[in-house]
Amino acid sequence: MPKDLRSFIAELDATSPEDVARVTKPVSPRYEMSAILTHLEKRKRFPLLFFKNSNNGQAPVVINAQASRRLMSIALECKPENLARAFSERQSKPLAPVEMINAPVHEISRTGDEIDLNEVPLLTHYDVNVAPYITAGIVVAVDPDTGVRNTSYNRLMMAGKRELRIFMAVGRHLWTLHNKLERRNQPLPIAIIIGVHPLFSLGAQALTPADEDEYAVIGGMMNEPLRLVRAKTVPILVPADAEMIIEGQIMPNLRRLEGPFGEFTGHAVPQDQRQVIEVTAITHRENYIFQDIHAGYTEHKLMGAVPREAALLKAVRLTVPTVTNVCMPVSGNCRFHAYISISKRTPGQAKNAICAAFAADMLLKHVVVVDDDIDVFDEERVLWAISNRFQADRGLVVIANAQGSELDPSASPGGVNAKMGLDATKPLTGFPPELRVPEKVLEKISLDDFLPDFAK
Ligand SMILES: Cc1cc2nc3c(=O)[nH]c(=O)nc-3n(C[C@H](O)[C@H](O)[C@H](O)COP(=O)(O)O)c2cc1C
Ligand SMILES: [Mn+2]
Repeated sequence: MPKDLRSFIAELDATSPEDVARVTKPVSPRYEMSAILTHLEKRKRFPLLFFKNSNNGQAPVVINAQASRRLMSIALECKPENLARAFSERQSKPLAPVEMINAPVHEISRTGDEIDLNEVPLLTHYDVNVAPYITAGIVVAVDPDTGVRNTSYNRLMMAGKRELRIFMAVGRHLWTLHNKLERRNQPLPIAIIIGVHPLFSLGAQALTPADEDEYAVIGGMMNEPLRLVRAKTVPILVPADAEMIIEGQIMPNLRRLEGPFGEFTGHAVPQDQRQVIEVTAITHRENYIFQDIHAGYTEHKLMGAVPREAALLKAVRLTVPTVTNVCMPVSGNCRFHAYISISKRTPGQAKNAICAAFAADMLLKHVVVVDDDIDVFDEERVLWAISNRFQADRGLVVIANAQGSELDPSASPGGVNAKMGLDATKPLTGFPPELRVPEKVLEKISLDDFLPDFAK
């Protein structure tokens, strides 16, 4: 059976049922699903949520399919602390896709006047949003000159039965393709892929050069060739096992209002004039599952972590071969903070690691380098290392006026911001020993022999 959203849910049901929560009562996609997720976020609970009934009888909705490192590690078949390594390994082994004649995603097909986005259970997440959004849509576009396929997540605002508005960050591959065709006054045909296995999502976010076929990267991530089928109205091959495909074109030289939208920083991005998509077809499985990624919540943040951690690990390793791990924590939106552990061999290596990290990732603002006795996934230990091992007069690196994220609310116009690196490693000569109770005594003394159950 090919890997798809359904097979992943079935796998969780079989091996990790506590990671799936099914909601059977009707819940509206307009704010109500967000309310349930808000309560869960506050409790730091992240099961895959399966809403069987959106309250007007529309398709079921899945949110949080990759909302924890645990869920991602089930998909990648590795330990949670090894996600970046497992991702890198698979990224380096792309697999060419295969083409099919018939596909589950073509069981139902609507074109022209039959298209109505109102029939799809798009979520409205926040009070600032003026319209519902597609947030788990992976946009695929083909470079008409080279045939290379590009995939990227892009937020898509519903603006009518057959119209979407899209945000494409300037300079990214999709924007560059659109820009090239716009200069020729031509539309860019696209397909929006919705409802996929977490490995598909991970592959779609890999940081790749513009001339690499991202379908092959996704195949490598899934460890099986992607099955493709010809789209109905655009010259693009689309994944046969997705839940839904929306076909359309990004119109040239046309801008309309998009936003405001609640972004990964937890802040709203204001309304602006952005590109317009004319929808030409919607195809889906007979009983399709719609997928959403709740903007600004843990799943959205965490999805940014693993591909970036993999890129960072690779970049730091070039200059510090003994780098041991990297974590981009949720507290930094999985984009702005990185904790890097190294097994330090020369006095200056922590600073080299800081330089390599900033060179590799434009979004990064704060890098903390620690020794390898500190678990980078344990923020209390990272902060403890800063309190004991860091001295600002010799351990601090500040770079002023660099390029950062346009979405950083404290950045200067255009996303110009400052970078800060902290060397929180011990000197090579070491420190006095850390506190330890003798190992033998710890082994001998068991709580069961001394304490009642309630106190343990
Ligand atoms: C859930 C999610 C939503 C995203 N939304 C957007 C978006 O609206 N616009 C954008 O430019 N990038 C967005 N991104 C980031 C891009 O998908 C990512 O940078 C991608 O690798 C860009 O690929 P490209 O350079 O091949 O176009 C999003 C990422 C995730 C995980
Ligand atoms: Mn790309």
